[in-house]
Amino acid sequence: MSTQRLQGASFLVLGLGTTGVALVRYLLARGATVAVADSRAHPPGLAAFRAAFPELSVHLGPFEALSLSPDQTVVVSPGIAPESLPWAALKAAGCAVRGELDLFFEEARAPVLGITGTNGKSTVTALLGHLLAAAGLRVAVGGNLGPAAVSLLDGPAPEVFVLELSSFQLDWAEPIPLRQGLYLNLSSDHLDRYADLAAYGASKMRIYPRAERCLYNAGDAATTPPQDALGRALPVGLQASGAPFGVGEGGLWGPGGWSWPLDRLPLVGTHNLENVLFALTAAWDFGADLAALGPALESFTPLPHRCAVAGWVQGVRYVNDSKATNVGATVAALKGLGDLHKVVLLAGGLAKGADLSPLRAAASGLRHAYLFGTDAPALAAALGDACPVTCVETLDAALSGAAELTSAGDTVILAPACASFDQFRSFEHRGEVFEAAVAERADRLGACA
Ligand code: UMA
Ligand code: ADP
Repeated sequence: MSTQRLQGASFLVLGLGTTGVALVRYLLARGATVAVADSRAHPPGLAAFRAAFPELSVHLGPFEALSLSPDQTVVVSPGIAPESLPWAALKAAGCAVRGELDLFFEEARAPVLGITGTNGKSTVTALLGHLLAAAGLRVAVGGNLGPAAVSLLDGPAPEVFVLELSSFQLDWAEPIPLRQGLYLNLSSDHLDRYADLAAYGASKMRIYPRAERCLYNAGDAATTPPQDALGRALPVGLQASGAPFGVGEGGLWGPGGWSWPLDRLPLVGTHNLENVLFALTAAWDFGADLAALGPALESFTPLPHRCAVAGWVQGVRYVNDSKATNVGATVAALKGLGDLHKVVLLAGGLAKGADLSPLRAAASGLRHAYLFGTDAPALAAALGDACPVTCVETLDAALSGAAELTSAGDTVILAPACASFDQFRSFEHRGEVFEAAVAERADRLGACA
């Protein structure tokens, strides 16, 4: 449906969260008629929504009770799983069902670079946006990272869009026309939504079919584009043969003798080197001026809650990796820390049905693991005898235990391998609670030993 045809067209937006509100604004601004539905009786943003859009009809409660009209297009928020839709009623009413990305791509007039993968999406999205802006391009950055993709269409017209794309967003969209599709990695996550890792990976593969260029991780076979896309593929990685950028003894290297020293990167850890290689490759392939890219790497401000130093207490370093909401991220964080005998891990929360077994090898040799929250027992079982383990109720108790066990030169890392929702509002809230506790201890006990 073209943008002009939105005028007077009838839409039902499912989900009253960030995407739902962005869709409502987008559709109303184009003259469409909009109704909204949320399957929860009391969705968190309801009062604010009613205040902002008092004239709109809002259905609350099970989607089965929706009254559908045949001319309505239903647009679904990404967090809504396909099985929660009343498919028989939708079919009977003849309603079209679409995702936010479908509407975005109908109107977007600049090339789109899309980034997916289990971990590193936000970092690569923000870094790539930063590199392109530093190279002089007008860039709009958003998607799963926020703001919602359709919101970007009402901002200043960019020369390029950089979108973080979750598997949930890709599930609800037709194959999308990307200038570049970047697929960073695949590891166990969201198994409360997908039947298994293969089903989750199949959703991520939806980034490739219409991508003019497919950037994949040469060290992760799950990201390899299908046979018919190999002619459009570009490998990325620390040991990727044929890749335009890499890491050697002299630091980062690239086309035409380009190089940049590693000690001038603001990001830490091997996993972040992969992220840097993806962002560099994408920026260069898009035509950004190479000379701008080194200084731009240096001026990038890392996103919070991702392997960021939260502070020092009596010579002990505290690292906030609250965004490690799955096993792959925690494994990557531990790999980057060096001697694990000097490290105490704080982990726990909701494991989302994930395969926790890779934690065992990654935690081998850790000084100690303090486990908190709902799935602490499952994490303890997965760690086995890899390291000493203590289960506690809360993050605060875990932090106190870790403080007892550490001394100057050691590291305490919050890398939960779990979602936060059993005890916190979000991963940001969890990270802020951790940072506040570290700051309080540093004030009381001093930063140095
Ligand atoms: N809802 C229902 N029925 C359901 C499920 C949800 O009615 O069965 C309602 C909820 O009551 C709520 C609304 O839908 O009112 C929330 O919709 P949503 O879950 O799609 O979330 P949004 O607020 O629209 O945010 C989404 C992304 N969230 C998810 O995909 C879960 C945000 O990514 C994203 O920033 C935003 O769109 C803008 O693009 C967050 C996320 O956690 C950060 N993403 C996952 C991740 O990164 O792992 C995929
Ligand atoms: P996403 O948006 O995919 O969740 P983020 O950049 O927000 O990615 O990082 C999420 C978590 O994954 C953080 O804990 C971060 O330290 C970790 N991480 C970042 N990049 C990678 C990577 N390439 N491989 C594994 N873990 C990573």
